[in-house]
Amino acid sequence: MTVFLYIVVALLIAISLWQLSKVVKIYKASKLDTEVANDADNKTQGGLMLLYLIFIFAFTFYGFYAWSEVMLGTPASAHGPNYDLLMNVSWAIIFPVFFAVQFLLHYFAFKYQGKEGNKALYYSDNMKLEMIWTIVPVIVLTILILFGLFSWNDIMSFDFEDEAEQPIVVELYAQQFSWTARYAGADNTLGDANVRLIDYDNVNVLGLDTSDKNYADDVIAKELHLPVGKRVHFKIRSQDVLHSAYMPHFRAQMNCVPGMVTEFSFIPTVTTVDMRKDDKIVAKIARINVLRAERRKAGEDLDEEDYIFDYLLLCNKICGQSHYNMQMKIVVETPEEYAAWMRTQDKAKDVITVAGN
Ligand SMILES: [Cu+2]
Repeated sequence: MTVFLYIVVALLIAISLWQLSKVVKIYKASKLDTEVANDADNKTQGGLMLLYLIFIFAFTFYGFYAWSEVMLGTPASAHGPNYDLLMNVSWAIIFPVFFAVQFLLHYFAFKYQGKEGNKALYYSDNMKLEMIWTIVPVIVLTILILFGLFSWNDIMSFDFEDEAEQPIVVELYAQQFSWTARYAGADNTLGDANVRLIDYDNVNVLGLDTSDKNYADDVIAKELHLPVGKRVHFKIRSQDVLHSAYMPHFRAQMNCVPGMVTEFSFIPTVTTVDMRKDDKIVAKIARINVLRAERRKAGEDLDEEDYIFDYLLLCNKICGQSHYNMQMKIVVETPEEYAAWMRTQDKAKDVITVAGN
C-alpha cells in the first residue's frame, strides 16, 4: 500500500513539473521573439566569463592559503628529495600556463563578445603562431617526461651487486583490510608462498610453502620495522583484490596485484624519533591534537591521550568498505634497535604448524 502511495505521489510531482515547464515556456515565448542571441545576451555571457575567471583565480589562491599546510613535508627516503624536485618543477611550469591560458580564454570571451552588425574577421592561419604553440609545448613536455623517466629509472633500478650490503628483503602482504610484513630472515630469501596454501587452522595466514626450506627463518610481523640508512626491497602480494602499498613520507607507492609479485625499494633516511622533531610534523601533529580536543569536547568518544606521529603504510586503492582504515605502522630506527626488535620476533617455522609434525 505504501509503495502504491509513493508511486501516486511521484506521478503527481511529475505531472506538476510538466505543467510548470509549459507555463515557463509560454512566459518565455511572450518575452522573446527570437532564439538568436542579441547584444544583451552577449553582454551577460561576457560578464559571466569575467566573473568565472575571478572565481577560479580566487579559489586557486584560497586553496594555497587554506590547504598548503596539509601538503607532505620532509621526505624520509634517499630518493625523496629528487621526487619532490620533479613535483615542484611540474608545478612551476603548470601554474604560469594555467594562469595565462585561463586569463586569455575568459578575458577574450568578454572583450570580443558578439555585437550587432560586427562581422568576424576571416583569418585562415598563421604559420609562425602555429609553430610557436606547437614547438614550445613539445619541448617543455619532452623535458618534463624525460625528467620523470630518469627519476623513475633512478628510483626503480639499482644494482644488487653494486650495493655495499645486500638490501633487506621484506614482503608486504595485502588483504581486505590489513597488511602483513614478512622478513626474509638470515638467508635473506623469502620462502615460496601461494594463496592456495593459506591454512588458518595451522596459522599459515600467508600461504607459505612449508616444503620450501627458505620459509623456516622468515619472520611475520604486524608492524614494519626498518633500519635507517639501509636499502629495503619490498616484494608485494595481494590475497584478494587490487590494493596499493602507499608510504607517503617515503614517496613510495606500488600496486598490489593478485596473482603477481610487484616490487619497490628505497632507503629510509630519517628515524621515527627524528621525524617527530621535524618542524612541519610538529606543527601538523599539534593541529591534529587541537582537532581531537575539539571533537572530544563535542562529545565524541576519542582517546584522552594525544596523538603522536608514526610513519604509516596505507592502502591507496579503494579496495572495499574498510579501505580507509587499511594501514600498518612503520618504525624507522637505528640498526641496533632494528636488530634488537628482530631478535624478539618469532620465526615462521615456530608459528606455523606443519602437517605431520
Ligand atoms: Cu586496500
